[in-house]
Amino acid sequence: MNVQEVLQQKLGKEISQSSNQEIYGALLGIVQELVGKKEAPAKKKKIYYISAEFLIGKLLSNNMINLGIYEEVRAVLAQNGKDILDIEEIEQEPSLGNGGLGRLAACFLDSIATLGLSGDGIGLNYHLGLFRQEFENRLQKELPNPWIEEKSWLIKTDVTYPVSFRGLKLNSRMYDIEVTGYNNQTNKLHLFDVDSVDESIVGDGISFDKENIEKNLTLFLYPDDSDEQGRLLRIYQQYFMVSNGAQLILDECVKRGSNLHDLPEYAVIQINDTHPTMVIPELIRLLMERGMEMDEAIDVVSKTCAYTNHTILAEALEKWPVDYLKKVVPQLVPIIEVLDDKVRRKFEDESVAIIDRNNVVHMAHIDIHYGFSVNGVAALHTEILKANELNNFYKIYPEKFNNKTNGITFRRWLLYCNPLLVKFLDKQIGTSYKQNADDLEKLMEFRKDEVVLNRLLEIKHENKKGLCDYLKNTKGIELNPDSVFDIQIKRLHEYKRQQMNALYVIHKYLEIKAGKKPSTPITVVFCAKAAPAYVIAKDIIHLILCLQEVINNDSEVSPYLKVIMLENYNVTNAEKLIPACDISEQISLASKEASGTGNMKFMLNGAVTLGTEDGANVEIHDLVGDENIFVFGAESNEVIAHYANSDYVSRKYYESDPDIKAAVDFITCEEMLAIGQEENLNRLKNELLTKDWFMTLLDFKSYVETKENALKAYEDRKAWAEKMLVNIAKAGFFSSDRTIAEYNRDIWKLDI
Ligand code: 26V
Repeated sequence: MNVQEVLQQKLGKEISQSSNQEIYGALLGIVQELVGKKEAPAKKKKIYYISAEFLIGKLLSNNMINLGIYEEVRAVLAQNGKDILDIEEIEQEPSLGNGGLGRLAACFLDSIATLGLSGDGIGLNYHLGLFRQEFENRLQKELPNPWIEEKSWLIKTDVTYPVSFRGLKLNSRMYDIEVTGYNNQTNKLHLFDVDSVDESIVGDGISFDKENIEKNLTLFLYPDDSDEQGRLLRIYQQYFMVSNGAQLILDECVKRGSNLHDLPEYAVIQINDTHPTMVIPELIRLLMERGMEMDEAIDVVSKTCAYTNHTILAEALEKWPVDYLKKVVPQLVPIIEVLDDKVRRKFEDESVAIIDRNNVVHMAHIDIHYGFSVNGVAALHTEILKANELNNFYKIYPEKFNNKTNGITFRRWLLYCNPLLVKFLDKQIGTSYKQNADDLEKLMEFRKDEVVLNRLLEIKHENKKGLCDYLKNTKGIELNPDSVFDIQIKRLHEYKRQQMNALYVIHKYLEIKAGKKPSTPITVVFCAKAAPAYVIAKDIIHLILCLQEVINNDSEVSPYLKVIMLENYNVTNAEKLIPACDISEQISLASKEASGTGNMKFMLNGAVTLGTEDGANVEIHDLVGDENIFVFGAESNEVIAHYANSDYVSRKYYESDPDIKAAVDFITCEEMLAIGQEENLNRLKNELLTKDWFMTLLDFKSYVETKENALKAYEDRKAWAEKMLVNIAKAGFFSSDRTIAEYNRDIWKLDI
């Protein structure tokens, strides 16, 4: 049967007579059946990727691409008067992650299946994903973000485990989402849940009763942990995840023939940041329950677990007071005490202890002592971990440390999101790059070919027009496709420095007001969610939304400069924005962005990076060379020295540079205060002048200068197209297939 017949049979009527909802439901069913038939064969050893976040995004088209039926389905729908893009709109995005860390986990699952490795994901089935963001009075508003519908990708299983907390015992329920590789097998994402969760307890916005664990346990992704109840709930969630995961892993390994003493031959557990760290004491506890001596259990677990670090930011490294753990998971406390005791006996250095003098447990320290591998996520990040943040551990265990530079799945971030570019690449260099990303390098041969360069410019322009049409039709926003698209999309955080980009916008506005007009109009696009309790991040959103209004309503300036902050950054929006970008803003304070993965997505889609020497930007720079990237700002050593010497004083820069002063003062000028909230704008300006912890003003001048260079370079269209070409051609290194192959070669060691 061909696709048309199968679809019609499933629908029970003509495609043209069916609603988009019906077609979505039918396709979901068909794809699920196909995917289910490709179940991976059981092999002896398996990787379990355990993570509190899997930001998988919509799955219908992704799965169809990986199954190789996307084109055919699109064509059949078109023949019947249906647009696949309208069908995609029906699917709700599962936003089961905050940002890069969760998206990385999703890309990794795709690559694990694509490479034919035996491996599953383990996480939580949050009923509501990361909040939906709306703007009201130029402020962020948080709303619940449901995604589970009657027809969804979740498969309810009969698998259930008991999980005990202090004074509360729950039985879990495992749901599966099938993860199909590109032209390959299907693995699984196991998401644990409890049947008693009750969505009706959500009140105003995203508020809910944080103490009703039976009803709220898997209700939300990362509940706001600005208060004690929130933090305790986080421990409940984490323990629930790891206890289920550990029970599942032991059951599966026993079924595959393990006697548990040989567990490391059957399982490797990759701990994605510290959120799943309690899997270590929990596995030890479960092994002891099954009769193993404690010392052996510790040894077995230590040979099974590996840890990935995703940040050097101290405030993001989890530490739980022993008292909190006693309130939620008292059964783990004596085990953690033994783990600490063993460390203290071996090493005098207080800084490597697990439980510190204030009776607080450092989760990362458990992972490092009782895991066999510690990896950073980009070359610079790993070097900083070794030399600074984790130096005392590196001295003890140099052999455990290794780097695994992040990657992205090209199926979603090229094949799906940029069909025009894919069609062109297929014609120009053949299709082998789809299996072997390094083959994108074949494009280098055409770097001086005018026909190729012109085609790249045309594709970019088409993608910009496509984005403009979409924004106009869905949101009534009008952008000029002939302007330069300068895009910064990522979580809102001071270290990522959206505020520096906003100051540039002010600077440009003032220049245009003074008569200095850019040759090509500029469109600056932001899209970012701020953590609900992160006051300054929300002030930065407010600043950008006020600027948007002042600038876009100024008829003298708006033909040359437009600022737009789009609501609700998520995977689906990223897929639309990235192919339309000219300048990719990657402007974090050097040393602070562990890797970044948006930077890779933009590069792959022919945007040119404007960035600091931070995270994977350093590796992008190495690959494309000075000519094809715009680098600025203080380097990590300089930044680290400023912190060490406490000698950065932002006011000095404000007072000595009239451009900086003018830009900062504009935040609270009359026009801004006429539409903005005085409290928020004052607080933000004050923060920049008295603290500026992420050194915005230090890099501002060099940022402005380098952005001007980039805009000037954009004017030479042919030279710019060559930069685009080199970026695409060199992006192969950032395929997550390469990253996963390295994890397997160095850490997991599974048979292919
Ligand atoms: C979390 C938090 C939470 C508390 C407030 C401050 C703060 C700051 C940063 C974080 C990030 C936690 C870990 C994380 O998401 N890291 C990201 O991981 C990505 C995948 O490896 C990487 O590309 C990003 O650079 C890194 O920030």
